[in-house]
Amino acid sequence: MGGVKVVEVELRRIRMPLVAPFRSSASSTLERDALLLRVVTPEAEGWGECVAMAAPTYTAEYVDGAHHVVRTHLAPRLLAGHDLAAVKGHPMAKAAVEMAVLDAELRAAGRSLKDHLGGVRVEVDAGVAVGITDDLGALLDAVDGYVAEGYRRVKLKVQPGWDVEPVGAVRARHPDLLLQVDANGAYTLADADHLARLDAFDLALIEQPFADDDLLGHAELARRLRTPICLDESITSAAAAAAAIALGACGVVNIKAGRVGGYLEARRVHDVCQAAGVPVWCGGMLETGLGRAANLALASLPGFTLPGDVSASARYYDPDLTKPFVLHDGRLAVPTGPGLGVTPRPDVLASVTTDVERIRPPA
Ligand code: OSB
Ligand code: MG
Repeated sequence: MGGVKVVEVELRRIRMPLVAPFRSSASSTLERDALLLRVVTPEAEGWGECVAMAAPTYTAEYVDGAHHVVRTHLAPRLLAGHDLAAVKGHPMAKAAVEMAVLDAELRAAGRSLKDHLGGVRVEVDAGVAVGITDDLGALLDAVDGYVAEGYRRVKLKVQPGWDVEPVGAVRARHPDLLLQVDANGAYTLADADHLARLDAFDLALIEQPFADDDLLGHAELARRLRTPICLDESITSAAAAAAAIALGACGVVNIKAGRVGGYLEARRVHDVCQAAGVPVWCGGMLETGLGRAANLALASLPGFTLPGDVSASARYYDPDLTKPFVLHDGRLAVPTGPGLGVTPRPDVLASVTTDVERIRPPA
């Protein structure tokens, strides 16, 4: 995205109720409070979605902070034609800016994000993430419902006190289901023997059992478990992925563009993993249809050999911000139109918007 002329940046806050509340050890979400960006160039406009959540409980970023850093530091640099790399950190804010600029550039060029990233699939297997529920009955009902809808993989959120029993109950009821768990860093190496009990359930992987900076702990756990270790929060860049793989800290990587600063860095993480023979899958951040479209493009790259947290619109929002993404035989179609291939529906956008602000270059 070099040298594109951006003449206006619109920052828009939206608030959308989730179809089902989503709880993990890292957060509890009933309503998605998100930041959208719209950039205007002389040739086109483009949309970006910032995946930062309301509170800094997944990683350090949060939506008010992302809004502030875009308004104060990123948008002025973009409008002045300067490099955003000079700003340290804030990968989710930068990823949203990059997404909007890429969308505008690709729309002007008539090229899809899928083709730009090097995607090779026309559709991708859909997975679904199921949050922590009040009781086992509610969890089993939720999983049964998603399996009946055709989801090809289920991920369960786990935390101390909600792990071996619920995972065992889901496995007993769905013996052949592709099943995995995500701990959002809720354990430590002292829990290794307890976590080894999950080996009995033939899980595809355990995601981020320990703190994001504990690569050595994950490497030790990998030696003690049969279940593959997958990293999410720890993988902040292609360089971080290379280091984690070299240390033996993970055998699988969850790729989220927001966490690594954008879709272009996400592709580089994919490339590092593919070269090392490490399978990857596309993580999710409860995105609207805008972020979902971009995630589908990413998930169409060849190294994405495991189903991701990329679910149908109906799992998250009704109505979705865009034309809804629907499951066909447990799969989602990768958009093929220019840029993201989707735009917000004006009526829905207007009804969910809580604040709009436009930034232009100084006269
Ligand atoms: O850890 O993967 C995570 C949602 C918000 C923040 C972090 C995570 C998640 C999910 C949901 O697991 C995935 C989805 O979008 O379906
Ligand atoms: Mg995760």
